[in-house]
Amino acid sequence: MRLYLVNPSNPLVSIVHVKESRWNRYRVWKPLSLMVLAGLTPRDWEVTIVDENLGAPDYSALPRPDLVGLTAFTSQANRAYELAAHFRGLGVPVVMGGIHATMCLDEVAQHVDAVVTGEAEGVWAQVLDDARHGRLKPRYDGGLADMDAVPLARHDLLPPRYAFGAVQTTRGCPLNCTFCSVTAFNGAKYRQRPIPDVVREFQAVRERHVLVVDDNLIGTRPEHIARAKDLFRALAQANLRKEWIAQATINFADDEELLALAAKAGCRGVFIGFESPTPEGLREIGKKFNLLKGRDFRASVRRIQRHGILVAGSFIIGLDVDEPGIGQDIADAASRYGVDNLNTLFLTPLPGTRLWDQMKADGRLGLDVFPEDWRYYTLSFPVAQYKHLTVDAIIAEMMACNRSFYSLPRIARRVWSGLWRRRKPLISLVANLSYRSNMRVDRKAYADFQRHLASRGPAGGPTATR
Ligand code: B12
Ligand code: SF4
Repeated sequence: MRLYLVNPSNPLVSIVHVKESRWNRYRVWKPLSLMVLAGLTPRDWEVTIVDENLGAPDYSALPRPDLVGLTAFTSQANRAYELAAHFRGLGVPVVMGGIHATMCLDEVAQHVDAVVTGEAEGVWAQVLDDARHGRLKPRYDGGLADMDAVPLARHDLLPPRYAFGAVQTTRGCPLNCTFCSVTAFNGAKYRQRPIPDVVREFQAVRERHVLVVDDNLIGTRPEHIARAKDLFRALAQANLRKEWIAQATINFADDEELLALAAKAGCRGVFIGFESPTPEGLREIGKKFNLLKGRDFRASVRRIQRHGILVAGSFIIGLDVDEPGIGQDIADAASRYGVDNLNTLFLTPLPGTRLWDQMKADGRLGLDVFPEDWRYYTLSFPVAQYKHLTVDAIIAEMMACNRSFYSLPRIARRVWSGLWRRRKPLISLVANLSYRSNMRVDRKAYADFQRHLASRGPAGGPTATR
């Protein structure tokens, strides 16, 4: 039995179409979901993983599969449906799972033979068995997996063309921020994989650099922090010679022992969601941790950096409290906090989130011709109607933000400060230049987006607020 597992591309985010920047090699990340599915697949299936972000193959030149499994974030849904139509046209059954299939089950069911909602561990064997016997059901639900059941991912199945390998150590998040799908998808309970499994996983990764995909590697409670410390000790003891980056809350900075152990285990960078430069903004999205009284973000960032760990800060633009000038405010706040990189995203109502329910109820989904418009749900386009900012205005704010934070003098200051503090200035320089060079690509993407809106006419989309 031959199985193709495909990660569909979205031309708006795929490097295939943004060759303009050679730094984009550092922006293609392994589709871990498919590597995990392959790990769950019995060895009598011949499995091929196709990551279209590396370029779509000529499918008609490949041997005909017996089953196709598609994964998709919402932004990849359109291409997933094209692929489903292609394979179903050949009589090959198609199964789709992942976040979009879970959040938009009814839509997805119209395009494929079987939809798998939730996590796959508990249900994939059944799907394969049913496919083998020609009795696929239209719907399977994996629910939340037992973390002991997460297999070793098939790190061997993808070509060595990625800058980073990928590993997952925990799932779930109790915080349920309004804009985020993680609590709805992976549950509010913070679930941890057994530490020996994680160490084995790191050992199986071929790349020297690794992205730990956990939404929050350190969790929210003292026992989660204790587990993170145990994990770091085990990774350090295994002497893996890997360097990794991860996501965490700002609480990462609050425990010197945790930071020292993380650095010893190979941590070289951390993504932190600051989300908004104002307490009103943080309250609006429910990011309670960042509201801690007396929290000094600059001191927190410095504490992390002192351990040789770079800090990338993420902010959202387009909250109801955001008024003209917010772009500059974010750039200034990020510079004040002293982060090494800034990633600013448009507030985007992703299906299944509290924000989606709210904006849908208020008639504020700007781009709402689905599935066509899903391709713009990448967080890099203003797809909603924003309270104080028209589409043109919010795009201008985003460009002002990036122009300011990634101005050459500010980059030079950051790299110099990294050099001074022995904090991997080269990585910081590459990352900063990568963002800077993408500003040109972004400008073109915004122009195309604005043309797309104009083609919808005055009644359609967020043009209504222009
Ligand atoms: C790592 C990651 C990335 C990596 C992507 C790596 C990759 N190629 O997959 C990077 C950094 C590139 C990325 C980018 C983006 N991401 Co992202 N990302 C994540 C993150 C943190 C972890 C995903 C992961 O690897 N999990 C580990 C694997 C094992 O779990 P899984 O993917 O859920 O797979 C399991 C099940 O879903 C299921 N399953 C999945 N696919 C399939 C297929 C079949 C056939 C079956 C049966 C089952 C199945 O089985 C798997 C095992 O249980 C998630 C948050 C999260 N917790 O999911 C956000 C998340 C997926 N990202 C999100 C978003 C919005 C994006 C972006 C669009 C925007 C952005 N700037 O962040 C971009 C653009 C991506 C694109 N190509 O369009 C949203 C998606 C929401 C949505 N409705 O689409 C999430 C949920 C975070 C959030 N804020 O809500 N992301
Ligand atoms: S944004 Fe981060 S902290 Fe908030 S719910 Fe999502 S994963 Fe949890």
